[in-house]
Amino acid sequence: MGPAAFVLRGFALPYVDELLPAIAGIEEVAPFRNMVTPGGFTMSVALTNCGALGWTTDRRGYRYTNVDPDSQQPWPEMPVAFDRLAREAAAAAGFPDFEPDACLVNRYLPGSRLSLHQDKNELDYNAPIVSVSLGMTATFLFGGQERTDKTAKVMLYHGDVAVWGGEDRLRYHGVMPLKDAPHPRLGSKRINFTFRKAA
Ligand code: MD3
Ligand code: FE
Repeated sequence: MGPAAFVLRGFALPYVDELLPAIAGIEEVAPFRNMVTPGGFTMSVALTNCGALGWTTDRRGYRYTNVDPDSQQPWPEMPVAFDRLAREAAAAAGFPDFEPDACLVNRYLPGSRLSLHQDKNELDYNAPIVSVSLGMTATFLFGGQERTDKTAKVMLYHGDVAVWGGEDRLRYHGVMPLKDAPHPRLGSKRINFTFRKAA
């Protein structure tokens, strides 16, 4: 997609049988919830986290926390299969030393969308971000370094892994409203998890 942005088609498919029960385990401890942005809007995407740090938002701002704000308990541990997939995908895209400490898990239902944004809450922009798509197909918007730059549409299918770092790390990106075309395995749902080095 860019000089340091890659979509590894189907890279996560061999992991799906391990990923789905791991997601169910995370959900049990830290359920998906629709968080409120600093601007006061409730996100149409519901989220949870695993790993040492989790991304959250409320009226006070965006940040990473080491506890779930709903339960005040630590976020669930990063499942071993998650960590292995993240490191192998990063290495395959040319980032052999990726050590994720945060995994944001997004749940999309029909109509859910993510408006154009940059991922800027991490301390070290040298580390790449790895994202795994499961379930319904999404139309991903891949923009430039400015919000007003032209965007390209990229379809993300069940099992695809995207890796972006280097000069593409701060590109604007988003997800178009999800169309309801139920997936044989996950039904009317899309799960995306994003591995980051936050601290
Ligand atoms: C950025 N998630 O949680 S990541 C997010 O599908 C987020 O839930 C999206 O953006 C989601 O912050 C998409 C996928 C992605 C793929 C390639 C990129 C983001 C990218 C390339 C450059 C910049
Ligand atoms: Fe993002």
